[in-house]
Parts: sequence; C-alpha cells; structure tokens
Amino acid sequence: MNPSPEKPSHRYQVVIVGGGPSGLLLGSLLHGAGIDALIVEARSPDYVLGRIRAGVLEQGTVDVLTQAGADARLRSEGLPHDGFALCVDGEVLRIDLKSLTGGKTVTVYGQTEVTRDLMDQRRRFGAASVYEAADVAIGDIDTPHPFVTFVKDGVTHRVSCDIVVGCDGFHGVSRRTVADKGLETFERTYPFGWLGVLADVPPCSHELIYVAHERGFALCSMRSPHRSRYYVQCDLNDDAKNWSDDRFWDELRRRVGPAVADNIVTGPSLEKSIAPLRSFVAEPLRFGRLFLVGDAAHIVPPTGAKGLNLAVSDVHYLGSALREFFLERSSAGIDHYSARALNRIWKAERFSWSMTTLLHRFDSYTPFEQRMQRAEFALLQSSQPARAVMAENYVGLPL
Ligand code: RFL
Ligand code: PHB
Repeated sequence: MNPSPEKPSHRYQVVIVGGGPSGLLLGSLLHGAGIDALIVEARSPDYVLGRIRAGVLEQGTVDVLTQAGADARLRSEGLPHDGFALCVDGEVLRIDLKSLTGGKTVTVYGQTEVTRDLMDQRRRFGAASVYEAADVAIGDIDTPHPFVTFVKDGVTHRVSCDIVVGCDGFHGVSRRTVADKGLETFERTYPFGWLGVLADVPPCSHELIYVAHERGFALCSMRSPHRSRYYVQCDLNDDAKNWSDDRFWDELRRRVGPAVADNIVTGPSLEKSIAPLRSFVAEPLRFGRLFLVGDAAHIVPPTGAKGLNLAVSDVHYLGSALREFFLERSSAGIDHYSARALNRIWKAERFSWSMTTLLHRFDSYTPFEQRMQRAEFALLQSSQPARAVMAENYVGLPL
C-alpha cells in the first residue's frame, strides 16, 4: 500500500525511514500495538533481500521475533547451535555455549530470511510501505510534528507524523540530519576486510569455526544443511573480482588446516563480496522527535555476530517506549531510550572489538602485540571463567 499520490499530506503516528530488518521489525511491533506506521525505503524489496549479511541470532532476538509473530519459519528452519570452535594456529578450542551459559544457545538463520518473513508479514497486515523512495528528507524534529518528504514516481510527498525513526543503516539520511545538532561519534576502522562467499554446498562442520592463521582470519559458517557461508580476511582495497572461486577455496583451505579442509565441499559461489570492518557509535540516539536505531546508530565488526542482534535490541527498547508514548501517554520510555540502548551497545562494541582483535592478523602488530594475542587465546584454553565470559557475550547479554 502506498500513500496515495492524491493525498501527499497523509499523516501517520510514526514514519520509519529504512525497510531493512530494524525498520520492518519495528513496524511489526508497532502494528501489533495498533500504532500506525509508514515505512519509507530507498531501494526495491528485491535489492533489500539481495544483501547477504548476518547469520547468527541470539535467543533474545528470536524472542523479539516471536513477540512480533514472525517466528514460524525461523522455528522450523533455523538451526540451533550449542557451541562454536575457535581454531588458533592449528589448536582447536570449543566454546560450549550451552554449558557455559546455563543452557543458552544461538540460532543460525539468515538475515535475508528474517527480512523476507517480516516483509511477508507486513504485506499480510496490509501495512503501508513505500519502496524506491528518492530524496528522503526529515524535518521539524524539534517540534511535536516532524515530517518526512520523499519523491516516488516523480511525485513529491510530505508525510507528517509524531515520531520519525531512523532505521536507514550506516549510509542513511537520519544520522546526517542531526550531524550538526550535538551528535558525537566514536569510530575505529580496521586495516582489512572480509571476503564472503555463499555457496550451495553442505557446511564443513555442524558448528561455526572461527580461525586465526598467520595468513589471516577465516570463518566457516552456514545458512542451512545445504548452504554454506565462508569468509576470509582480505586486503581492505582488494576487489572481489580478483578472487576466482578456485582462489577463494584454496585460500580458505590453507587457513583452516588439513583436518577441516578435508571436509570442505566446494562449488560455484552464489555471491561473493568484500565488507570493510568498522566499530562505530553515535551518541545520543534521540534528537527531539527523531530516534536512531540499528546500523544508523552503530556498527560492529562482524566477528562477534552482533550487528543484527544489536539492531533488534534497539527495536525492542524503542518499540516498548513508543507503546508507552502512544498508548499510555507517557514520555518516560522515549526519554530513557538513548541511555538504555547505548548501555547494551557499548558492551556489544567491546565484545566485537575483542573478538576481532583476538582473531585477525594485524600487519602492524609488534612482537609484543602478537604475544598478547597468543596469551589471550591461552587464557581461554586454560580458564573456564574466561570461556564463560566469551559465551555469555556470544549468546547475547540480557535485553
Ligand atoms: P540495514 O540492514 O543497513 O538497513 C537499512 C535500510 O535503510 C535503507 N536506506 C534508506 N531508506 C530510506 N531513505 C534513505 N536515505 C536510506 N538510506 C538507506 C537501506 O536501503 C536499507 O534497506 O540496517 P538495519 O536494519 O539497522 O540492520 C542492521 C543489520 O543489517 C546489520 O547490523 C547486520 O547485517 C550486521 N551483520 C551481522 N549481524 C549479526 O547480528 N550477526 C551476524 O552474523 C552478522 N554478520 C553482518 C554480518 C554484516 C555484514 N556486512 C556485510 C556488513 C556479516 C557481514 C558480512
Ligand atoms: C555469517 O554466517 O554470515 C556470520 C556468522 C558469524 C559471524 C559473522 C557472520 O560472526
């Protein structure tokens, strides 16, 4: 359903900018609470579904998707994982998530599938979404009646509302809108990227394997018993076009060592791309009537599998705050959203940074820093409490 071109001034309680997983999930929770929200997305649905990203869902993320009623396929097709392996210079250490956390696990289910489930649900609800919206802009956020403008099929629309939520990712317009309004940013970029390959071949192991090797990091992951997702650390300025499938499989096999390499089934890549690694946080997350959520507000390097999960916890906090605002006429929740979300965000930033630092090859590292990396792994090998801290963070800190 699109806002009618004849009624460009249509009004909603909430306008959500961005129809990725954050925007769609928030839209679903608001719909469930009877709050009228429009999603304005710059791209087409196929483009949004074509981005291959996250694969690991925390239990808390599954719970929020359940609350949204978008968990049916996730329950039948998601793969519960009780642990994962760390393989450092050929030595393997299993992190037994379940026993180290008193029974908590994660679920392997692709972000693409989460997004598809939420899109299908939104369509069934008949809730309003505008795809391929150009020139999206946000105004009057310091008043009780902000607005969002965009161009759709050559027609300019102006939608007024009570609340605007920026779910438009790292490169979106929302954070830019408040760049000169006291927004503070904290950033670390890493001098390498991840080259990812998706292939319809069975995974080499029933659990994820995170590999630290002198040639660089590698990750063996999956989407299903028939679809694998692999990554190798690569040069930041490299181009996926430089990597034939054969070159990728050869490099992966060298890094994972002979035992795992023997189990790698190769096949043509369905997707191959390079992602940069970055840690980034913007503060605060509220500017008048505009709220920042998910990748619009923060980025983590993918090593800890936290990005999507963090976006979902933001949505959970903001969803309940907006229910209080609209249904109970209380501003307490929206007043606390920024501090509440940032408290969890910084802990996930710390974990993602520490996993990245532990497992990657840093060309600039001095011999002292290399010894620190080794000592960190040795501590994990010898100390159950150290493994418990890693497991507690990996399964997700409480919402
Ligand atoms: P998204 O997914 O970037 O969606 C933002 C949406 O906003 C749209 N948009 C606009 N719309 C309107 N107007 C504008 N001006 C707009 N500008 C942009 C975009 O088209 C898009 O549809 O952000 P969102 O919803 O906050 O979701 C965040 C997650 O996508 C992200 O954190 C995760 O993918 C990160 N991530 C992982 N997270 C995990 O929790 N577990 C993982 O295992 C995991 N693995 C990964 C990852 C990210 C990766 N890459 C490629 C960065 C693995 C990789 C390789
Ligand atoms: C993935 O399957 O895409 C994936 C899994 C774990 C990570 C990052 C990415 O830490």
